[in-house]
Amino acid sequence: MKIISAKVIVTCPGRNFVTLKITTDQGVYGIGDATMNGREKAVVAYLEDHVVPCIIGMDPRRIEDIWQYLYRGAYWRRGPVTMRAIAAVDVALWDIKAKMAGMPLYQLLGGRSRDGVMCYGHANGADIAETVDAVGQYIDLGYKAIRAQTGVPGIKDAYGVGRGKLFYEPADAALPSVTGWDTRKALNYVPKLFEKLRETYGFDHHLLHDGHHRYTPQEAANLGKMLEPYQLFWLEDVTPAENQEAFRLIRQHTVTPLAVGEIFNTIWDAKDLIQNQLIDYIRCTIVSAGGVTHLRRIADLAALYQIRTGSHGATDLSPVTMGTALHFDTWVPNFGIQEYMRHTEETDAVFPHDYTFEAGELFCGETPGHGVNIDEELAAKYPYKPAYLPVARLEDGTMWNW
Ligand code: KDG
Ligand code: MG
Repeated sequence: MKIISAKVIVTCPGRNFVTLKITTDQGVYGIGDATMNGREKAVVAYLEDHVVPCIIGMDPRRIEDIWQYLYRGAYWRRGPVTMRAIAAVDVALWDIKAKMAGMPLYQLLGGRSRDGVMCYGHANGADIAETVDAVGQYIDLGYKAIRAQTGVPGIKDAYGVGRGKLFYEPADAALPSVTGWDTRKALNYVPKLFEKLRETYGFDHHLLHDGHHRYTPQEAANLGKMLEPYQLFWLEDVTPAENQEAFRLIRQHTVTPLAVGEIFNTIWDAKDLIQNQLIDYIRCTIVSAGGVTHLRRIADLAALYQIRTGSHGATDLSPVTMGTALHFDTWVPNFGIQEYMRHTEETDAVFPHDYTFEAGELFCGETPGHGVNIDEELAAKYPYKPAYLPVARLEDGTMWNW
C-alpha cells in the first residue's frame, strides 16, 4: 500500500484552516488538521515544500515509522510549525488505518473508557453582570462546566471577551489589533466575578478561568489564592510557561488547580511540569503536539502523576482536530475535560462530522476513521484571508503577553 498524493487545502469559512488530505493507491484517504492561528502559511509551506515530497510512495500503515522519520529526519526538531505538520500527517494516517479496519478511531486506541466526554464552553461578557448572565445561558444549554471571562473596567478589550456568544474569533483583523492590560485592575475584579457566580448558581457546576499568560508568578499565586473559596476546576495559563520554575512558586501558595499546555508542542515542554507535579491538567491537543501518536505519550506520562488531560479546543482547532480529540478523550484513561468552543455553521458545512453534543457532553461518532471529512468544493469558495491574533500593551505602551 502506498501514499499517492498529499494535498494541502487552505480555506476560510469564517476563519482560516489548513487541512491535509492524504490519498492511497487503494482509494482510501485520510484527513489531518495543520492550522496555526495567525501563522497558517508557514505550515502550508513546511508541508508542501518539505513533507509532501518525502511521504509520497511511503506505506501509510507505518504510522510510527513515518512519525519518527518526520521528527528525527528533519534534524530541526520540535516547534509549532514542525509539530503541526507532523500532526496533520499523523492524524490523516490514523484516519486511513481506522477506515481500513472498519472501526472508529477510539477502538484502535484501546476502546472506550467512558460514554461521553465532559466539555466546557466559553461564557463571557463586558462586565460581571453580563458574564453572570452568559454563564446562566450555558447552564440552560446543559453544560456542566463553564469557562468565565469578564471585561475589566478600565482595560481595553480584555482577553476572552468576544463579540459573539457561542462562538467568537479573536483572530479578527488583517493586522494585529492592540488590546490593553492592567494586572492591578484584573486582580481586583476577577475574584468578584467568581464570588458572584457562586452566589448566583451555587457550587454544582465546574467553573474555569484562563489567565492567558498575563500574570507574573507572584501575581498568579495571589490570584490562585483569592479564587480558592470559589473552587475552580482550573486556573489556566496563569503565567507564561517558558520558565517552568515559576509554577513551583505558584504551587507553594495556592491549591487552586493549575492547567497549562495549549502552546506546548512536545512531551519535552511538559516533562518537568508533570514530573514535579506542578500542574493538575495538561492542555496539549492533537494539532499542536504532533498528533495522536505523540499526544498519547504525553497523556501516559501525565497519568503516572495523576495529572489529567484537558485538550485545547478553541475555534482555531478545526473540526478535524475536535473529532480526533474526541476519539482520544473517549479512550484516554486519565481524561479530565475537553474545551469546546463551537464552530460557525459555515465551518461545520465545510467539515461534515459525526460528533454530537448533548447535556454537557460530547460524543464521537461510530463511522470508521475519526469521523470528519472536508467538502473540497465548498472549501474552495472560501479563500484564505490574512487574520491575526491581537497583541496586548500596558497603559504606558509596554508590550505584554496577549
Ligand atoms: O489561537 C489562540 C487561541 O486558541 C487561544 O487564545 C484560546 O486560550 C485559548 C483557549 O483557552 O481556548
Ligand atoms: Mg487558553
